[in-house]
Amino acid sequence: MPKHSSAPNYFSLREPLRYEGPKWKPSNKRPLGYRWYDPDRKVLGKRMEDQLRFAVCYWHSFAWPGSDPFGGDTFQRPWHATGGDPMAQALQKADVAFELFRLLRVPFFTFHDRDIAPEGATLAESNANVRRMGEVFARKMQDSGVNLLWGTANLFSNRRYMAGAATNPDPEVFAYAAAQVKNVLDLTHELRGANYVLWGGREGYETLLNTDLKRELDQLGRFMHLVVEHKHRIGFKGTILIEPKPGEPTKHQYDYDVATVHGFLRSYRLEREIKVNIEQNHALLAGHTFEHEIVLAQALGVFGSIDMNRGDEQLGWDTDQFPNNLPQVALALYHILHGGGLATGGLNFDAKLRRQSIDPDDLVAGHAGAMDLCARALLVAEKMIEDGALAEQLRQRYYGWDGKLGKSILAGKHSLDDLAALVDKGTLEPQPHSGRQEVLEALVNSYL
Ligand code: XUL
Ligand code: CO
Repeated sequence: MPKHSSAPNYFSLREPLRYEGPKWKPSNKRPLGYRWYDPDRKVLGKRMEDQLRFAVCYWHSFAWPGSDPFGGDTFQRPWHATGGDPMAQALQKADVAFELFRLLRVPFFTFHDRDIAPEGATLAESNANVRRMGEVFARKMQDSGVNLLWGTANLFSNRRYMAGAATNPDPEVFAYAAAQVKNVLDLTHELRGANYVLWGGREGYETLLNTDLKRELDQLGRFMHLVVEHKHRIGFKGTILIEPKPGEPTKHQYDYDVATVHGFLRSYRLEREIKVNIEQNHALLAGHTFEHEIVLAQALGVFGSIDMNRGDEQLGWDTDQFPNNLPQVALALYHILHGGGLATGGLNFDAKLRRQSIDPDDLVAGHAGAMDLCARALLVAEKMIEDGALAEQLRQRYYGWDGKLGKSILAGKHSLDDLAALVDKGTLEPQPHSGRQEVLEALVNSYL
């Protein structure tokens, strides 16, 4: 592949990947295919494609050049070549993006405004560039049947946002961010996006020596209300989502984890309007498991969507790798399905190639491997749900709470005095029961 080659035939593959079955072996003629991802297969009453709702993200796959703090562009995508016309490059990037969606047969994509179109000299110019690409997307979406899972505004890369967007000490920056969000929310609505995402970006701080935390939280609350009001004004039916992350880029992010975001939403009376987009590696960086964040969000009524990636056990930063751990993803999907499935959400691969994976086809392979892994995990989750043993073990463990005493305690029928009197009568001696963790872990393995 010559350096910075042009977009047509960017990938060596021509035919979309097919479902080949679990025993399939790659060949020179068909190097990539799906062993498990069979979009039309019914899983728990829905097509596999509709259960999983996969999305390719624009930023890692088409905007990131492969740079790290020690070195620059390794991928040398043609649309990154210096000296090119930025709008022509954005078009070329879009051609390749929709070609990737076609090859993968992926139903959704996601983008930030700055991923899809160049920033202009003024906000009006930048917004116009985004809108022009929006028109290109509308046509390509119509032709391909690919839909938008969510749009979002990049409120963190430009220097003006170095001290935050909504939480900036300067109201001019707040206003600028609001204008940018309005443009992307309008576009997301026009493209019939299923959701709109707000990731905290630089909404956080490095030191309290220069930060008025209470003020910044109030600013963030105001910003979210503006977004919600605008959503209703334009009639956008999708879900507004906040994506929790504990740190990076700032030391203290205000949207640390699901519990923190939920507390924030309750404090600012937004809990009926905004849900969460949970990212696997953000959960781990917050000191939780992926399942914890999913099940907590469901319990609090704010579960929305998933950014599906993984971290690295030895590295404490956001490595955004494609998922490849079957038991981990199977348990996550088990909990997602057990709690009612994805609704407007989806599984967005907020995942990037390693910077040495420089062949264009690596982009196809990275996504295809992740989709296949998730499809396989979905079949494992289906077994867990259909068998019902995990749910039954849980039901049995809390059996007492469905009995007379448990129900009357929860119904508020007993004071502390009452309960003390009941225990004093000597009829209530608690009997410890095994938590059976090892038995349950072996049960999970039996489904794999
Ligand atoms: C950052 C991150 C973002 C959001 C969208 O860690 O996950 O890419 O998903 O802004
Ligand atoms: Co993300």
